[in-house]
Amino acid sequence: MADPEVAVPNRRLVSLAGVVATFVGLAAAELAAALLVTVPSPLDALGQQVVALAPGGFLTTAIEILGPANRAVLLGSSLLVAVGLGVLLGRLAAGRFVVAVALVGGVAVAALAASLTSPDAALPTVLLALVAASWATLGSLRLLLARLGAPVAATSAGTDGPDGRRGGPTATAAVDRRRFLRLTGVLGASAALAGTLGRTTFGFAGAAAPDVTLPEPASTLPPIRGDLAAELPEVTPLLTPVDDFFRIDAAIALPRVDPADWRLRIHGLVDRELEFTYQDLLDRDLVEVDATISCVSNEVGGDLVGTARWLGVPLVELLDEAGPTARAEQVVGRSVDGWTGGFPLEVATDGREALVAVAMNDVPLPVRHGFPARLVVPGLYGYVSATKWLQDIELTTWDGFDGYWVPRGWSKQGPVKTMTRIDLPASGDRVEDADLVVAGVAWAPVRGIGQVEIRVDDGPWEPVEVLPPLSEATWVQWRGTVALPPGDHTIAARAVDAHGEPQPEGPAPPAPDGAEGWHSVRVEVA
Ligand SMILES: Nc1nc2c(c(=O)[nH]1)N[C@H]1C(S)=C(S)[C@@H](COP(=O)(O)O)O[C@H]1N2
Ligand SMILES: [Mo]
Repeated sequence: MADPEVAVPNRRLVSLAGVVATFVGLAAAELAAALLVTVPSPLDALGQQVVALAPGGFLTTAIEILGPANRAVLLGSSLLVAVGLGVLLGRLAAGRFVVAVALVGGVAVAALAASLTSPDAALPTVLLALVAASWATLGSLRLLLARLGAPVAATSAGTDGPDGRRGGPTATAAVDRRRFLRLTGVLGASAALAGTLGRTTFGFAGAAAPDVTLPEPASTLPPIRGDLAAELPEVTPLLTPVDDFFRIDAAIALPRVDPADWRLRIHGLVDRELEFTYQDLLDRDLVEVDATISCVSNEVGGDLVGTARWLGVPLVELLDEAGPTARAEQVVGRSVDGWTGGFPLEVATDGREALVAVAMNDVPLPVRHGFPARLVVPGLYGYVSATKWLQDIELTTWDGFDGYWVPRGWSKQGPVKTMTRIDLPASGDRVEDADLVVAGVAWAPVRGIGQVEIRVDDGPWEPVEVLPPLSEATWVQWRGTVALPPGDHTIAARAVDAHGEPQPEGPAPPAPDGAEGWHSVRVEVA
């Protein structure tokens, strides 16, 4: 039997060579994806497939629960998989290089398949990027292995100890190793640089939408006045800046939609099926609506909630034109990548200003927030209503369809629960014993907020000043003061909606229909 110990020290270098070569290839692919707009990031495309194929929607649930951290976790796992593949690649290549070529070819084909499920992938450019990536991988692998003095068997195996130094390697082997490690460093650093540039600077970071000019709205809202954040910068501003707006979706690769090809279809249980181009929407009378939207995954005190001045076409107008039949009970939004959210038709027609939105805070919808168009339904959590990259609105019965998150264990109905957040002071703050300003936001779209109260430790609930909101669909800012004796204290806040219904005390976790509970902060008074 062959002694498996023999190749051990070299195995480590060979594995390292495989890992570095894999990252060179990945970086080449990321860079290509960034420069060629019609290529999705291969890491993202692969991640998307893994999520789609994972049994029981296990990963999709993880995405919703992990919230904003999900992308980091997924990216981290993809990178781990890449390391594993790299080790395998290096070891196979050290045996027979052609086996490594086959492995790279196989991964490229899998990546091709994964990429083409992305709506923005164009075959020729994807192929180009994959050929470049495969070539970069195999080329750097060959270079690295050559530095190692060719196949494993050719080196004086057995003289090196497990740490690759003990046992007196020959002088040439030492020199080669140094040259190998230098090349490893150079290739690794280039890959890191190219990959980072690809994902950030050149990358389709999604901050801006493709170049479109917005028409003047038919009706505009007055400019924002009386924002408490101007006075107390710790307090959440009335409108959330677009760059700070939370992002939640199950799309790992952002859909990049060409507005020239895009169509919005309204169909199902309607008298007339309708279709609109992007320009058709822009040519209509657009209205502005101030509305707060929240993710159902938002924890008590969390920041998966934001307010924007949305610009768009009233959903009720489009529905009226299509003419829902008597059997229509549910409005289902479907995105270009197949995601769906559904809500009662009644909600769309009860007077709240639901929109097919094309802009937020005076800019065309950024890609991450749904360019070219999305639904915004005030008062409903995003997962049942706020379809981004909208391509299709279907009217159906209530039982006729379940949106994306419903079979994954989330409630079919998703009204936003009344919630209050303390922005100031922050938990853990050390404060003076003088009068302490406590301030924050509270929301209960579309019911509106009636009153906000705060409490110190087990003391009585005291009402605070509630500032006028932009609309019943947005949060309110509030402020109060408390005098605290020295020591540790807990300050809690809760609200009552404008119908007199108190905020649910809970506590309840986000699943299955939204968190409940009173937000509190701990402060230490000096
Ligand atoms: N196409 C698509 N639209 C989607 C989602 C999605 O995964 N895909 N997620 C929804 C969820 S769960 C939320 S909370 C909101 C968040 O919108 P935002 O990212 O613009 O803040 O988008 C909704 N629209
Ligand atoms: Mo969400």
